Amino acid sequence: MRTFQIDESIIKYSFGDPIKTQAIVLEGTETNKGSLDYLEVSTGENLKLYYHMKTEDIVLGLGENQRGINKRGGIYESFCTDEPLHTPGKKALYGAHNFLLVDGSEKFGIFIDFPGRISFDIGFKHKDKLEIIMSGLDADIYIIRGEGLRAITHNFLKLIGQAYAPPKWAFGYQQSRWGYKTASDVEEIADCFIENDIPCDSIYLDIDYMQDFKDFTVNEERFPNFGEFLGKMKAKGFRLVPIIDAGVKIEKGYDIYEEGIQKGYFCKDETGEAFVAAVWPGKVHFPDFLNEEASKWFGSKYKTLIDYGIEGFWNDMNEPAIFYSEKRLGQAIEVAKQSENENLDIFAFFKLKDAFSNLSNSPADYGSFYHLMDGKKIKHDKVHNLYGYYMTKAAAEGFKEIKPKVRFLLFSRASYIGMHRYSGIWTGDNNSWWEHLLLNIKMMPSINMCGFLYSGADTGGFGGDANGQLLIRWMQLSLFTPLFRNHTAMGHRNQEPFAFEKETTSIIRDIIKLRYSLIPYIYSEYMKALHKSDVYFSTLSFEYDDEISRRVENQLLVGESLMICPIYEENAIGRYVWVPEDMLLWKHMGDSKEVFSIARKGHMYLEAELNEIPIFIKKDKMLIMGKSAKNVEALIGEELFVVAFVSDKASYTYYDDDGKSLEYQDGTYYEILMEIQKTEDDFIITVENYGNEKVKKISFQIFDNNKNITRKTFIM
Ligand code: MIG
Repeated sequence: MRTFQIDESIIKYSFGDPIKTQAIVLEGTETNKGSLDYLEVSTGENLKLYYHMKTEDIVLGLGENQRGINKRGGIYESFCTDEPLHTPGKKALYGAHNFLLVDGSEKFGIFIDFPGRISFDIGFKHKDKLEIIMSGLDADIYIIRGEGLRAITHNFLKLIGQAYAPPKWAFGYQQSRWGYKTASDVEEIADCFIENDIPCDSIYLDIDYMQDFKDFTVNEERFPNFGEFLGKMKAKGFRLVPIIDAGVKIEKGYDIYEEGIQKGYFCKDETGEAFVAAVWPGKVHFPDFLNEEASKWFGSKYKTLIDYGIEGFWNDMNEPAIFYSEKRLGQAIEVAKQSENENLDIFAFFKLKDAFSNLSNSPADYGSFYHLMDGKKIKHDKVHNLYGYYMTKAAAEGFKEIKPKVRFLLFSRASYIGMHRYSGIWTGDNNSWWEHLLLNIKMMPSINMCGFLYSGADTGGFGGDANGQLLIRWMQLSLFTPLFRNHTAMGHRNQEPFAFEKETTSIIRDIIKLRYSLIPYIYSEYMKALHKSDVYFSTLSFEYDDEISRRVENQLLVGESLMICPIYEENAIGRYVWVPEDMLLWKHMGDSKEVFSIARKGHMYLEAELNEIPIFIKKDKMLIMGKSAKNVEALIGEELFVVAFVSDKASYTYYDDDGKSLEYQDGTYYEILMEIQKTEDDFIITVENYGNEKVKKISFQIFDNNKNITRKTFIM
C-alpha cells in the first residue's frame, strides 16, 4: 500500500496497481502512513474494507441507487446496469457512484476509485457491519475528513473537480417521449404547448429519428430537410435534443462502422475481432471509448448533428446494455436444439428457459471483450463502470473541438464519479409508480454528493402508465430538479401535460409556469454550488443536527433557502412534515392565489391539495424569482421578486451569467448582493450590484416571524 496526502483533509491509500480512472483532479504527495483511518482492510483474492457501525450511525451516499437516503440495512452493487424494472430487490442501477458519507460519532467520507464490480453490504448480513468488497486487488481508497457533512462533501467535490454547466435553456421544461416518430409528430407536440399556453424549451428525439438506429444519421423520410426543420422549430421556441446510443450498427457502407473497423476502434473479443453484441440496430460493435484515439474519433462525429443546428444530446445504452451477444445466443439455441423432442424434466426446462431469459447483460459477455487503454489490453469487466463515463467524455471533448466557446446540453444514462465534469445524468428507466417518485426524492441528495448537479428523473415515469395525479405530484418535485424532463416509453399512455383531463392540464400549466419563475433562484443556486464545490440538493442533516432531521428521508433542502416536502402518495391531501426551525410556508395555488403562513418548529400535518405546491423558506433566507415566460430565452429578467423570511438579518448572493458561454469558468459572471436587516419597526435593505445589467428593479416581500408583511421596492 502506498499513501498520499492529497490536501489537509484527504488521504489516498493506493493498493496494487490501480487503473487511472480520471475520477479525480487533485494529485497529492507521497507520505508513509501505516494503516487506514477508520477502516479495516483485508486482502486475499479481493480487497475488502470493513467498518464497525455504531447504532446511531447513518450512512449516506452511493449516488444513483436503491433504497433510502440512509443506506443502512441493504446490499448494493456498483456495476452500471440497464435495469428498467428496478423493483426494491435490485442492487445496481445505471450509475456507479462509490462515495459514502458516514455520519455518526465519527464523520468521514470514503471514496473508492475502482471501476470494476463492487459490493457494499451496509448492515445487511450483520446490522452493524459495513463491508465493501471489490472484485479485484488494485484500488485507490480515499478517506475524506471535514467539519461536518457539508464540509466533508465539499472536500470530496474539490477532489473530483468542478461540475458541468449546461446552457441556461436546459433549466427550462423539457418534453420527451419514445415514440415521436416523425417531424410532424414533433411539431404537433410543440403546437400543443403553444396552444395550451404551457412553457417548454425542448423536445427530445428518441431512437426513431435515426436511419435504422444508426448513430449520427437522420431518417430522411421521417425528418426531411432536418436542418430546416430544426430552424423552424427554434423559431417556434423549441430546441430538439437527439439521443445517441453506444452501439454502432454493423452495416457495410455505413461510414461510422467502416471507419471504426478500418482503424480498429471497436472493442475486441478474445480472438482480436471486433466484439459483436445486439442492441437496437441489431448487431453492433462497441466503440472503445477507453482508447483515447477512438474516443476522439467518436467525439468528432457529433459534428454531423451539430452542423444541422443541434445544441444538446443524451447518451443512452452506455452501461453498455447488451440485449444478446452472438456467442451467448448461439449457446442458447444449442440448448434449445438439445431440448427438442426430449421429455424435459423440470431442471431441463429451467435450463432451457434460463438460456434465453439470461441473455441480456450477461456477466459472461462483460467478461469476454477487451479495451485498449493507455496502450494496454484490458478486459471489459475490470473497467465496466467507466464505459458510459468515457462515452460522455468523448462527446464533451468533441463539442470542445467543434464549438469551443459554447455550452452544450449533455447527459448520460451510465456514469461513474468524475463524469459530472462533462455532463449530467438522468436516472434511467423508472416506472410510473408512486414508489419511484419517492425513490426520486431520495436519490437527489445522494446523486448531488457524488458531484452530479445536473440531474433528474423521467418525470411521470418511463415504464408503465401514469395517471394525471401521479404526473402532477411528480412535477411538483421535478419543478426543483435542474433537469426537468417528462419522458415515457413507447407503448404507454401519453404523458404530456395536455394528455389528461382539462383540470390536470391547468394544474400542470401552473406548475411549469412556477418553474419558469423560479429559474433565477434555481440557476443561481446551481451555479453557486458548481463554483463553490457544494451541493444543490441536500439532506436536512447538512444543515440541522437534531436527531429527527438526521433521519428525515422524504424532505429535501434545495439550495440555501428552501426546504421542499413533496407529496408522494396517491390520493393524499397532505403529509407529515418535520420543521427543523421556524420557516415561512408558501402555498402556491394557481395563477394568483398565494397563501403564506409561519410553520413553527416541530411536527406538522401539511395540507396540500393536488393544485397546491408547498415551499418552505428557511429562516433569514430569501427566495428569488422572476416572471415566467414561454421559454428560457423569453425570460426578461428586468424585475426580480424576492420573498424573504427575516427574523434578524438575511443575505443572499444572486448569481447570473450569460447562460451560454464557458466564460463563467474565467470568472465572468454577475452578482447582486442583497441584505435585509430587521430594525425595531422596519427593515433596511441594501443591494450591491456587481455587473448585472439586466436587473432594473427588485420587489421585496418581507415576512417577519409574526407573519407581518413589509413590501419594498429597490430600483437599480
Ligand atoms: O432499450 O431509446 O433509458 O430513455 O427512451 C430502451 C429508447 C432504450 C432506454 C432509455 C430510454 C429510451 C429508450 N432506451
